Amino acid sequence: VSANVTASEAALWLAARDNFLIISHRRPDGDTLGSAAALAQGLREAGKTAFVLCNPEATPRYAPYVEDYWAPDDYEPASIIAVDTASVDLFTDNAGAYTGAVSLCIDHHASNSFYGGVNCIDAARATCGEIVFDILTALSGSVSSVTAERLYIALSTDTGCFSFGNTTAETLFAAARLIEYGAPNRVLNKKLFRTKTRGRIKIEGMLASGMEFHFDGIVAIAAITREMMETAGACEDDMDDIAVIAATVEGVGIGITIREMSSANDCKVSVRTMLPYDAHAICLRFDGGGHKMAAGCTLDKPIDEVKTELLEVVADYLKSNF
Ligand SMILES: [Mn+2]
Repeated sequence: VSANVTASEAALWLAARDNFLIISHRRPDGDTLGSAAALAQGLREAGKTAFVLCNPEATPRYAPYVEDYWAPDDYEPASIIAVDTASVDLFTDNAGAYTGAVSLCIDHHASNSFYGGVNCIDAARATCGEIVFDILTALSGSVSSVTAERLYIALSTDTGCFSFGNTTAETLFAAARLIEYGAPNRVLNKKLFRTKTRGRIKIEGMLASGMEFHFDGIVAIAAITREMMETAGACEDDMDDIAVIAATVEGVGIGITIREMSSANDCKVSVRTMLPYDAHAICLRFDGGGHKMAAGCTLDKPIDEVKTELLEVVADYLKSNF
């Protein structure tokens, strides 16, 4: 295991090298793609050659901000950098050749396995973008508006537009500086947080009208069938974070969302809780798990049976714990 370096040390490391290839993680979010694009842009502004390895799972939501940096097929990098990626298991398939070759790992996950030759990990940061920002300002003294825009995407998306519990004063100071550097915060906030596709708004409407409340309103349960998605014209990209909705209802402590996936006997359950309710404890009973406030499990049963079983388990959980 290699020792951790500070952002300034990582900047010195970058200054001494060239021809970088930046890797983002599987099922890419705004933090990994924003960090990757910002790092490529910032390194180019510092006179370096830098590309991002094409992430085939990048969705239309973030692709426009990163695809200009995709590496050409014949690119031969000298240094591999991974961003926001806790382990090489999270590499996309086309990054397989680089699992043992990461020169610099930049991340904020406490679970990071320190797989880089050099690691710049800070688990106290809400986003990887903040660490990249520190590295780039240590490298060049400032960032351009283009870099600031990508970094703002990283910071805002990983914090739910600065509303999740992970947001720190440091995150907000960094965001303020990004706005000073020209990050178009108003445009990005509207685009990323106050705009929904028609498919999304329709599926939300169907989910909301079919939602049931149980146990004095402590439990909300919602089901999404494949037929509903078809009727709504919703695609997988429209389902991002759909599980948070059930838990946003006043008085609800346990929000359960069941989704019919590839077949009628393949249901994905997402549980979101408010303390003291424990999503992980509930999902554990179905061989699933996660965190205290967000967990999931998969059941190979029709959606109605899944619902009945979940309500039985939740009844038992509430009875034995409260
Ligand atoms: Mn992240």
